[in-house]
Amino acid sequence: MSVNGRDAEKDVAHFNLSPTSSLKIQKGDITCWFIDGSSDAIVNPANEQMLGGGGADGAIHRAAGPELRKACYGVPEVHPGVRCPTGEARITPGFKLPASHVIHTVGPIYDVDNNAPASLSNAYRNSLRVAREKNIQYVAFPAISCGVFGYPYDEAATVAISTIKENCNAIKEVHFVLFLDDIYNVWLKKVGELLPN
Ligand code: AR6
Repeated sequence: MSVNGRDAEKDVAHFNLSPTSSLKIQKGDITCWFIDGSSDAIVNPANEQMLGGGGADGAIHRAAGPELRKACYGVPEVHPGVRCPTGEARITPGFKLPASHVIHTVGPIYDVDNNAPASLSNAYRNSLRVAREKNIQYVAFPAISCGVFGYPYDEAATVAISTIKENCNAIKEVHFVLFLDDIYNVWLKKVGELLPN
């Protein structure tokens, strides 16, 4: 596994999700993540239009190049202007990204969604389902909804880790690639509570 072109395995915290699936947590930039020689996917915390935006979404589109936006245009709208409703997931190639695929999902806007935990859980669950449908066994998530969408880190970590634990079948490795030290620390603490190894 490489991040920023170097072997970063020593900086990665490892946990067991099940006898056949593991969870790995690291700090870093998700646009640099990939697993050598494998079909892999990074998860893009997008919005319902699915045509790019700020935060990780903007970084992923910049790194993937304009072909990604063209591929997103090709995803059919389910309502006018909506390609991926909140909690659902869509997949495209990764184009210039080191990861082979991008799974686009939409987390809840914390202050607007009446059932934010269910929506956030759906975003993680459906991202893993889409990966499984494409036989992708290595998936990297950012902290969905923890930026522009305003989800409190501790609550988001509980939903993220418990949902992944329940939905990791047929996925060999689930990674979190976390940009902010604060979020990384919250995630590690929560994993200690929810995944006693
Ligand atoms: N690698 C990993 N994590 C990152 C990166 C990166 N390169 N860049 C930011 N983060 P956000 P959301 C972290 O705002 O809250 C966009 O405009 C960031 O620090 O990207 O789900 C979309 O188009 C934060 O912890 O996503 C939507 O409109 C986490 O990624 C909206 O923002 C998520 O922050 C989605 O908001």
